[in-house]
Amino acid sequence: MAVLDILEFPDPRLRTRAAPVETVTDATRALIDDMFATMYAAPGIGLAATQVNVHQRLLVIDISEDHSEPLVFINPEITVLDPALGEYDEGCLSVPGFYETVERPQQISVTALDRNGEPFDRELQGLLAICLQHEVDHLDGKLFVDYISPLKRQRIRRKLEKEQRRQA
Ligand code: QAP
Ligand code: CO
Repeated sequence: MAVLDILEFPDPRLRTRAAPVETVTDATRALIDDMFATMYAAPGIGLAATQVNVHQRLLVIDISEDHSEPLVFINPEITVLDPALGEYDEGCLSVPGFYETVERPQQISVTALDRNGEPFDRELQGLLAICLQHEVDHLDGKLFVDYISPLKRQRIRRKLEKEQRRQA
């Protein structure tokens, strides 16, 4: 298993729209294992393939404290069950050090394939519902900073660009 590099805002590759996974293979499963290793090392609670520069519709989530609930979603499709919005202070491994309040629907269902290519569906609420929507946004080239004011987004962009120049 390998810890992969994570793309950081404003990297234009984060704006790529990911393509559906045609067949779930051993290579897909190896990528999934690397994505969990990368997410747990960070540490984070969610990671989309887009963030490691792989433009396939797959993501991993684990909101447990002890890495005991790894969840895999391949080709996820979300249905909003209740349009009522809830607020959450979101962060992102691709926007390190910044947290902003975002509103999203709180009750959703999702259909997806699991790591064996088997379809499943599940209803989600709370942090899992928020996290899944945040990760599916990545697959569509979208970031949580797209939901905040342009001024705040610009401030975050400038600070991260400065940090990235320092690291280069
Ligand atoms: C997405 O985010 C998420 O800024 C997952 O310095 C977050 O795992 C969905 C992280 C909150 C819903 C609510 C962020 C780690 C991890 C940072 C993450 C950082 C180090 C973010
Ligand atoms: Co993110």
